[in-house]
Order: sequence, then structure tokens, then C-alpha cells
Amino acid sequence: MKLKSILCFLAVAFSLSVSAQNLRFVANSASPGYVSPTEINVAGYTADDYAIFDLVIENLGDGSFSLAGWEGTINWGTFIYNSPLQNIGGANSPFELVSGVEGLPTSQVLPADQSGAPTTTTGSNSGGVFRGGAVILNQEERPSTGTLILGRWRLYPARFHDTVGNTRDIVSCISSEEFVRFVANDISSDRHIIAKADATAASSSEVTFNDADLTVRLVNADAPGRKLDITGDNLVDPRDLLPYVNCILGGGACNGLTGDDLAQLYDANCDGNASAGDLTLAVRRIVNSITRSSKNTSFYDLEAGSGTLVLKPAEGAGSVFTTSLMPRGGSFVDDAFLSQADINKGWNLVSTRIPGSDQLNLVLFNMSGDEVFPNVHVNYTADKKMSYFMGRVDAFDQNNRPVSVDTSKVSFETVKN
Ligand SMILES: [Ca+2]
Ligand SMILES: [Ca+2]
Repeated sequence: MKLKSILCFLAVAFSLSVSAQNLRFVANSASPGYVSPTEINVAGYTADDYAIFDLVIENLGDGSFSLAGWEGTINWGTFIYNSPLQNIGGANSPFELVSGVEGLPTSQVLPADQSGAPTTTTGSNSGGVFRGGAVILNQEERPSTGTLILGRWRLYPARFHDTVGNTRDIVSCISSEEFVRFVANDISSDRHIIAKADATAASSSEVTFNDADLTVRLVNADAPGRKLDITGDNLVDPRDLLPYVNCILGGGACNGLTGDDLAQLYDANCDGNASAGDLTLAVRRIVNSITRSSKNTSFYDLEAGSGTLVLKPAEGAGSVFTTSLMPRGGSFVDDAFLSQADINKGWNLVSTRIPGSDQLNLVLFNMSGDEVFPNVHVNYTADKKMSYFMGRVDAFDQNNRPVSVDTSKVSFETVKN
């Protein structure tokens, strides 16, 4: 290798040097019910008992990284939804971010207004998410080595309450297994990653984490089962959709359950009843469970600009059809829609983007019986050439039996705006 080549190689190697950060989201050993760093058991929680979740970073100090702050999103699941948003972080809050960066008094908790007071953008009940973060205001204090607790959340299970302030029973509200996730994401513009020394965002090529999608399992040993697992197979997935909707809207059998048992399984908003008010949250949670796993990862191209993609399911009929779309170089808008003719045939569509990802999950369901699967219209925007692939397809008939769909016959049409 000639000297010039070696110098070029070194220059490239230096510019690509990546700073390793080990990020963990863990249960804290000081919590009542602490089982392990990845599990808390809330059975028996009363009054002001709280579980603690810590976001911990280990700065390995092998690059130019210097921590100026962080911002990320916590996904809490449906058990938190119905608590009034204005109480988040307040005295009666079911959950709150209680501290910023450990041992650094000049840090400011985010999101905050100009005077440093946390703002209501910290939480979204309908999305089941809580944004948190901190900035280290004093530049000299920004660490490049060591281990820090970046943020500490407290969850008060006994403070769950409805819109008029009635506290909810923990057993009916938190089911046997829930997951609390932290997502530090550099994909979507509405999420943020650990910032660099100059407080600008670092890209994934500049900072790496062992895992930026981190989970603590919340168990409730007193609960009879897992909320929304209507089929009783210990999974919450699209197969639970039709029996759920039939119970809530269709006067179905609701598994023969009543009282607390019914609420524990069907009450998505934790108001103590199974009713139409649970529908949006429950369906969203089921839709969020769709994985991107697929053997068919053929990418399809779209030109730059905005337009509408029309997904045409294979010829076939059923009552539930689920899939997902994964974009590259652009994004799908999550207000996918159906034609009026298909709506008139009883089809409903729920589309939702997975937190921390651009994956768009699509669920079609029809309560009036099996019908030919309808076309789904999805808007998109792309700065440059965009591509996408379709994830796994699952479909079921009106008796919740799997329907085989030949994915090689699913086609797409592009309509430019
Ligand atoms: Ca199930
Ligand atoms: Ca309810």
C-alpha cells in the first residue's frame, strides 16, 4: 500500500470512528417488588408504593463523545392510558420523571419551557408514551467516561384513576404481564438520541448503543391473565381482534366473563368497565403487536415526492387482514384509508406507526362477516427515491380461523399527487 493510500485509509478510519455507549433500561433494586433488573412485580402495591425504572448509560470513553444530554420515549402500554394528562409529573401522578442526569445539578429535565418547567408535551395518554430527557447546561460538566443514571421514572400503580379521579384496582388495570419500553431512536425526527458535546444530535454512525430499544417486564402475580389476550394463548396479536370487537360492540359472549375478570381482560382504558371507550386503545395495542418479520423482503421503489400507494390484497375473503409496510428513504403517513364502497361493506381500517420506527401497521376487520379483502390507500412522502417492503400477512375468517393469503399475488399501485 502506498503512503497516499495509507493516509487516505487512516483519514477514512478516523472520520468513521464510533464512540461506544452502553445503554440500559432497568428496574431498580430499591423498588418494592423488585425481581431483577428486567422485572418488577407490582402485586401487593398499595397507596404510595412505586416501581423505579432507570435509564443508565455507560460512557466507554473510547471516542470523541461527550454527553450533553439525551431525550427518548417511554412506552407504557394501555394500563396507563386513562390517567389525566395534566397530572403527569404532578403530586398525584401515576408516573413521573423524577430526575435528570445523576449527580449533575445543572442539568435541566426535558421537555421544558423557557423557565425550565416540564411541559405537557412530556406525555400522551392516547399514545401511551412519555417523552423524557435532560440537558447538561454546564459545558464543563459534560462527561465522556463513567456510568450515569440519565433518568429515573417512578410508576405508582395505586394512583391509576379515571377522568373523575376514582382510583382503579391494580389487578383489573395491570394484567399478568406488561412491558415498559425505552426507545432512543435516531430514525424519526420526533425522537432524539443522546446528544453530542455541542448539544447537537449525533447520528447512528457517530454513536452506537448495544440496544436502543430496551424493555422492563412488569408482572402482576395477582392478575388472572394478560389483558386483551382474548384467545388465551398468552399472546396479544391480531387473532384477538375479532373476538374483542365482537364482545365490545357486537354483544358477543365476552368469554363468559363478568365483573373484575371481564375488566381485567377487556378494560383497556382502566375505567373499570368494558365498553366502546376501550375500543381505540385495545385495537391500537393489538395493531402495535404486529411484527415486521417476513420472508418476503422484496423492496419496491417509489419516486420522490408525495403520492398514494394502493395495497391490493390477494383475491380472497375473510374478516381480518393484517400486514405492515416498512419504508426506506421516506415515510408513510398513518392516515391510511379505504374507499367508501368498502366501508359500506363493513370494512374498518386501523393504521398505526410503531413507536421508534417508521413501520406502518395495517389492520382490516369486518364485523358483518367474511368479505373480499379491500384495497388500502396509504399516503407517503419521499425526499428522494423511496422504497418499501411488505411484512408478514395474517388473515382470519369470521370464526377466527386462519385464512391463507398468497402474498405473491398481493400487488401495489402508485398514484402520484
Ligand atoms: Ca391471544
Ligand atoms: Ca374501559
